[in-house]
Amino acid sequence: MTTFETFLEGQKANGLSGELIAVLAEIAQATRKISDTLKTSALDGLTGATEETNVQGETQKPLDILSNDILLDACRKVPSVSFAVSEELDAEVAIHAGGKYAVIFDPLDGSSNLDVNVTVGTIFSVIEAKTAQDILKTGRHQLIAGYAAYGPQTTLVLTTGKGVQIFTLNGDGIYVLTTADAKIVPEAKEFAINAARRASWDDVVAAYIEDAIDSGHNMRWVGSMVADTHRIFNRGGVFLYPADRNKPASGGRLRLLYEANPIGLLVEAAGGEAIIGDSKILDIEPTGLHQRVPVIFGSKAEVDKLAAAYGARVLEAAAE
Ligand code: AHM
Ligand code: MG
Repeated sequence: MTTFETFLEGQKANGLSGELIAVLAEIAQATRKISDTLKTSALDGLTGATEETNVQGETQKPLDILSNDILLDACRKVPSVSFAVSEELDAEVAIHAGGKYAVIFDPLDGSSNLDVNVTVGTIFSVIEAKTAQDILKTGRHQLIAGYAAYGPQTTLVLTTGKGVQIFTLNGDGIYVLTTADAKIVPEAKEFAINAARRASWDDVVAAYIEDAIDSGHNMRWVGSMVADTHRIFNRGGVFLYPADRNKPASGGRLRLLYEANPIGLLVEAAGGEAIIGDSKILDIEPTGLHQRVPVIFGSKAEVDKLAAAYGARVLEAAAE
């Protein structure tokens, strides 16, 4: 049995610094706490919404705030953490003067699914950032990225750049390696998109979905990106949250720093592809902590079809 702790020892032998290992260990511990908190949340009165809204105007749930606090506490325990950035915080929070790593997170992704008892998750990313200005860099600079999915099982999925490892939490609170070097199959006839927003899709997405339906693809949409991602890790497929073509400046629904980038690094490390259209998610130069981007990722062959269609559109526009 390989536990998360054994894996960390191996990472040390492979050259991951003791400081980064400490960051990762505390994030994993925070996900254990969030997992425990979720299990009894209805019994503990932690349901419904609060009166608070976050910087993005979304109503916060008690569990959004609690999960955010658990992760902030985890950051404070590690002297090398310089800043924390969260979906639930207006701006970056300074953690330790002289720290070196920023921890960037969506504490509870898919929280509209909380009271429905459907899988939700924590998404996280670690980058080197000694100053607040260092935080805005492309996703290629991520040193660690991962998510925890809280469903029938709690699973921790992470990459330190090369390869993706999947751990499952056992009854004793120990993460056990259940899939080493996870890969996303290159082809799979399944897509995930919120079809209620069909009128706002651009022509590339509309044509792709029409073709996919005509060629017998299946559709799945959980509404928690972590859960939809986890399905793609297990059996492939493509996830799309495109920009609204009527409001292109809005960028899309999902946030670059703590949703698209960490998932993008994981997906690429597992042999998949992650794009915003004609460019890769990991190459986007961020302009703000809560910047939104269109998101398309999953099985390489499917995402490549979409990237090629966006590329052709760019060429056509240039020729006009
Ligand atoms: P959240 O981080 O506030 O939960 O928002 C992100 C979620 C994703 O998990 C999911 O893919 C998407 O928003 C669902 O959006 P919609 O309600 O438009 O289908
Ligand atoms: Mg989210």
